[in-house]
Order: sequence, then C-alpha cells, then structure tokens
Amino acid sequence: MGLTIAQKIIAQHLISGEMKPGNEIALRIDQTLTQDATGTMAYLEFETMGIDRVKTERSVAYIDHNTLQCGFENPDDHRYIQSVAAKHGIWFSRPGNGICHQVHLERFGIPGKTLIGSDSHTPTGGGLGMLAFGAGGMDVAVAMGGGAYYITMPKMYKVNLTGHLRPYVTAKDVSLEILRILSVKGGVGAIIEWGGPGIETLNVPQRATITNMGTELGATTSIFPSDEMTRAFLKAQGREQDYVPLSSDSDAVYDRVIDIDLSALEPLIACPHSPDNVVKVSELANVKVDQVCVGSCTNSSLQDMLTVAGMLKGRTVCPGVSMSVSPGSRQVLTMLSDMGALNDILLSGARLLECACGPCIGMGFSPNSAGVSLRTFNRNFLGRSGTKDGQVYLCSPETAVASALTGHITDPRTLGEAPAVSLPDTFKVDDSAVLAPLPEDQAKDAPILRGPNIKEFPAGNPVTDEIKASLTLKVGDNITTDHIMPAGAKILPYRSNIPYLSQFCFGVVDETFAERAKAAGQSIIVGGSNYGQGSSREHAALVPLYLGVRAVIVKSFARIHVANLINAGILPLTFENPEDYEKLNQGDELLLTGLEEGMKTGTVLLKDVTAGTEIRLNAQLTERQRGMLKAGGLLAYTKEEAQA
Ligand code: MIC
Ligand code: SF4
Repeated sequence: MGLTIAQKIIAQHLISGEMKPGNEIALRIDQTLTQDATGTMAYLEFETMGIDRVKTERSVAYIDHNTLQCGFENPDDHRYIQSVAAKHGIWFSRPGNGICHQVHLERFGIPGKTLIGSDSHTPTGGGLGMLAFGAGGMDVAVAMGGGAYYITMPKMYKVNLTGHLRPYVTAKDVSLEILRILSVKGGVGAIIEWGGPGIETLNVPQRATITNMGTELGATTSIFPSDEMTRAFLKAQGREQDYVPLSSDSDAVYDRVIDIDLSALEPLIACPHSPDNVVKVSELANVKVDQVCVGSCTNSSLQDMLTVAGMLKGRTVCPGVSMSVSPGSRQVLTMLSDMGALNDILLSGARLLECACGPCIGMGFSPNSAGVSLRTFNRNFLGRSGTKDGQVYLCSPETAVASALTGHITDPRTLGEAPAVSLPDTFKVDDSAVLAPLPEDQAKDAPILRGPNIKEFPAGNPVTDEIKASLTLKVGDNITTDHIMPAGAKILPYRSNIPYLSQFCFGVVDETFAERAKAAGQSIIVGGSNYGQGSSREHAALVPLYLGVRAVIVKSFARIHVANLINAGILPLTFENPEDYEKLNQGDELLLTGLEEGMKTGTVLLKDVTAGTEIRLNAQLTERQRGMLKAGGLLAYTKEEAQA
C-alpha cells in the first residue's frame, strides 16, 4: 500500500508508536516557532527544564502579536524573549519583521521537515510541504529541549482540486468552500492533503492561505506536495537549496476524498460568528459595511497586497468605511514600496498598520458598536475583534476591497476586469531583523532580562483517586479558546501574568465565572462538542487551573486544547452517552471516584451529589497521559521521568 505525503514525513520522523489512526505516536521535531503572546510562557517552561541549548535544527522566536506596547509589559516580555533566545540558541525575529507564519514561510520553512509552533496556524508551513502543527507552549518547550511531540495518528483526507480559479475567485474562497463542506469540526482527527491537477495553478502563498485555514476545520494539519511551484518560491527567496520534491504514492489510501472544481467556485464569505457560516458573497449584496481589514497570517502575502493595491489604484475608500491594511512581513512591505504599489494603498485612504497580527487578535482597530467588519482573517469568533457586538465577516482581499470601495458587501466580479498581478522572480531578501543566537561560549554568561509582568505560572495538581468539585460553568457546543481565555488589547499584554488574566476567564460567556470558581475552590466545567476549538493558547488551560478547575467534561474536545489540559494536569473526560449532558446543572456538587482504576479502564463514574444521579464518562488516555495527570502535568512528569 502506498503512502500519503504526511505518512511519509511521519515515517521519517517516527520515534515511537504505530502509524495506525487513533494510536499515539511520537515525532522528532526539526523546527519550532513561537510568537510573543504564547512565547513568554513557553520560554519560562523551557527554562525550568534546565537545558542550555535548543536541540532542534532551527528554532525561531517571533514578536508579532503583542506589539502595541501600551505599557512596560510588552516591551519587558519582548526583552525577556530576546535574551532567552540569544542565550539558548534560538533565532529572534524582531517586532515589525512580520507575522510568524508569513516570515517562517518566506525565510525558514523547508519541505519534508517537521515544525511545531505555539500558535494554531503553524500548519501554514504545509503550503510548502512541511508537516507543521500548532501546539501548546509546553509541547514546544519540550521539542526545543529535544523531546518528542506526541499526537494521535490522524486519518488521511484528500481534497482533489480540478480546474482553475476564475478572476476574482481566490485561495481564500477555496478555504471557505472546504469550511462550508466540512464545518469547524469536520477536520478533527485528520490531516488534509491537497492534490489533483488544480494545485498546479496555485503558488505557495495561495497554498499557504489554504493550509493556514485548515486550522479552522479542526484538522491536525494540512499539506501540499512540494513541486515546481515550491521550487520557484524557494528560488525566489534565494533558498533553492532547501527544495526537495515530495508527493504521495499513486496508490496511497485516503479515509475520505473531497472533490472541488476550482472553475465552479464563486466568491464566498463567512458570516458572524463562525468561520464555517459560509454563504456566497452575492447573497449579501445589501449589507452595509463599516470597516474593512486586510491582513493576518491568512492573507498578507505580496500577492494579496499587490492585488489590494491594484484594485485600490486610482480609487478611494467609501467615506462610510474605515479600512486597514497590514502587510504580513517587512519583506512584503518593502517590496510593495519598491514596486510603487504602496502609494496606491495610501492614496486610497486605507490606513497602513504594522506588519503584525493587529486587528486579527483585537490589538486595535476594533469595529464601531454593532459595526459590520469585513476581514481577510481566519476567525470571527464572538468578541475577538474587541467589540462584543461587532459583526465580523471573513472573506478574500478581493471581496474586502470591493466592499470597501462601495460601502456594502460586494461581489468583486461586479467591479470590471481584475488587476493583473504577477510576482517577481526574485524576492527582496534582508534578514537583518532576524537576530542570530549568541555563540555557545558567550551564551553561558549572558543574562536573562525579566520584567515585573512575569509572574509564576501555576503548578498542576496530581490527579488522585477522587475529585470532589462544583460544576461552576456549563457551556454549549463549539466553545473556542477565545471564550475561555479572551485576548485583545486590554488583556493580551498580560499573557505572562496568570493571576491577572484569571479575572477575564470565560468573560464573554459569563462575567462572574472567575469569582465563582475561586470561591468554589475546586471546580469542574461541562461543555458540548468541539470544546476548546481555535487557538493553541495554553492559557486556556493554565488560567482555569489557577482558578481551581480540576476536570472538564464535554461531548468532544478540540485537539490542541485537550493536550493543553493534560499538560496542565486537568482531567479531560467525555460523556459515554452525549445525552447525559442534559442531566448536569450548573451549581451541582459533583464527585468523581475510582479515578486510579477508571483512568486505566477508560471508564469513570461521576456522581451528581445534588441531583442524586450517576453518569458514565470516558477517560481516553494513553499511559503517558495518565502519567502526566498523576504527576500534575507535563513539567512535573518530565522531571519525574528525568529523575527515574
Ligand atoms: C489566534 O489566532 O487566536 C492566536 C492569537 O494566534 C492564537 C495564539 C494565542 O492565543 O496567542 C493561536 O491561534 O494559537
Ligand atoms: Fe496572528 Fe491572527 Fe494569525 Fe493568530 S490568526 S497568528 S492572531 S494573524
């Protein structure tokens, strides 16, 4: 039987485990990346491991999320990350150099290598044939220390593309189409390989838009073959030597095959508040638009920016619309400027923002009250923009610009001929904003610069035989980590201060949760399906841990979040019978007993002391995961293992 691309890379990096879907496998990791909002915690965790130098082929620390610097907190954290990077062998991408995924694709990604990043959109690297995963900070810390990365061996899905995109229809519309087909849970437990004759028409930045948004499907990761398009991209980046061809075997077997005819696609748009709430742009033609934002790791490549500039050239943004443009990297911005296209953007009245995540994570540029905001980003979860009643839609740069020009949601095909955009054969290569780590002999005495915003992170509690706790919060389906631990300009600067962050936990859902949980001492959260979808932020586990959450019981979990819960020593459980979800009420006193045995057999008994009922729960845990929970989390477990 032949192998898929992902199976080939997994086989080359397999440390342990059998490559059978559902089995736990351990992978050797070649590269890591962190960003600043998750990085501070990841490096604090790395420091506790006492390892002098990272063991990876390449580790890069990016500063791209927390760049507002409204006080000392961010610059202090940046200095901390810069000093850790210099000392421990990590490359440091300075603030302003760009969004981690865009810069990593341009400068460091290599086909066939494994990459994990403390950011859920790390699969962007799949656009050039990397096997790239989003992970919690602790997992990245362990990988930097040379440890394996553990995942459940995924199923293999293939999306077969035929035809070619018509004018004004884009890679983003392909992403939205697959979200329409599969939904935000449709990729859970699977790696999505993109193939078929249609991929020959897509260049690496377009492919990266597609692999980037595979995260919204809940997929473990997404990947494209490495072919002549990949070679051309690497060559343009002055890195042709990094090219290796990669393809699946002709007799590779897939668990599911989905066909998409590119020629039949139309411009699509995701409505509030979920990326899979997809309709045709033409169906929303009368919706008035207040704000338009172009950028984010999904749509900030040179190609996207040149298209935006081409469409804006000689036109002005509608007076009722406020528009922002954030290029993905310094390379993109300086090339836009060299090519004269930057002026077309500036003269249109659009506001140029820094090469950073910016509005995508609520770091400024929030919409007005109940404002309709069209964004080329990947997530439109409730409240994420910073305006709770903001109505955020996700679309392509083409649809975004067309709507900015008319003031209402507009199918770009109504605008006349699309601007012709061609990418130069050579990109402008200037890595001066990426600082090399110190040589080993100088690194030893180099200081680590810690600011007062860095507070200790909570230690996990070993899971013993019994947990008695109150059900302090019951939530529904598709709860995102933006619900659990919101971000945005007011909160994000405190990512290294768990006690401060804790007051905002679940704030968008229930403002009194944090107080209640603290008062209860020990608590259990109950949720529906796909609990914890979205970002990789381990704060969505560490903050509940700090507030006394000992277990989370749901219908199903999202991949990265359940790993983060276990890493933090919080017991993840699922209903044996999903209908039992209805039997539990917020405020009930709950008792989990026989956990020692139950964690081994996979079945645990829950007593609802208040209601006097009993419910059976699944505890699907590997031996390693049980070990982590019994030790009180990954860090404690790693220490125990090292001592043993
Ligand atoms: C996001 O898009 O939600 C983020 C902010 O990039 C997160 C990481 C974080 O919360 O710091 C992600 O996607 O993992
Ligand atoms: Fe940054 Fe947004 Fe991409 Fe997250 S999704 S990495 S916040 S640009």
